[in-house]
Amino acid sequence: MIKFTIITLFQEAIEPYLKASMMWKAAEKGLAEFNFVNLRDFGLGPHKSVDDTPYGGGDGMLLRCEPVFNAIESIKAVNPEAKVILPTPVGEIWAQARAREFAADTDAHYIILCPHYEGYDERILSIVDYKVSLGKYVLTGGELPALTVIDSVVRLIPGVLGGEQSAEIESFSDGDNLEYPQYTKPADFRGMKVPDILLSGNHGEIAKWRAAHSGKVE
Ligand code: 6GU
Repeated sequence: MIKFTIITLFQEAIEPYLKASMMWKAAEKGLAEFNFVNLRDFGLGPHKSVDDTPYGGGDGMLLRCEPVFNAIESIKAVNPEAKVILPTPVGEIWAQARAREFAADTDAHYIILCPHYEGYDERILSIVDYKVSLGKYVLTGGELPALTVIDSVVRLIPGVLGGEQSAEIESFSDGDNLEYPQYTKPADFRGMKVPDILLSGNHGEIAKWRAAHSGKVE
């Protein structure tokens, strides 16, 4: 079973997604487990502060080292092998190859540290195993990237998607096969017709057509 521990100040922003659809089913089936750690519980002083102003000046607040190190160490005390993932716009672009690698390690434990505010103290990187970015734009925090990483990994765990080897054949499954165009009933919707070949019953020709109309990721 693959475990995810999400360190965040905004559990309520993440939790509904994990309680729905395939993520919920994966947890129900015991194939994945999702846990939360509230970074605030490791905050400093009476206000449980987790951030402070940057040395050298400048706008914004940065996540401090102490709450983050203490939160991660509390999780690693139980599982020293757990890997730490940090969502950051300057990370490695998240890709299917990495999702496959994560999903293949069936008893892995991934700690996802969701940054917030304007950034984090650089020394936090000393306890990070993977810096992950979703792409060339900036989000307010690590919650959406955390969900993206989790979803893309969990759907690849054998047994999560329906009976039909779905993850195998679906879009992005092996990193470079994009889905071919698909249609369901009706065969003619407002004059937009399903390609004849798909109605032909000729499975050899259908397979060829699909191969010819599949995209490539990279
Ligand atoms: Cl992982 N974090 C933030 N804050 N912004 C992003 C991102 C991550 N990936 C793309 N933009």
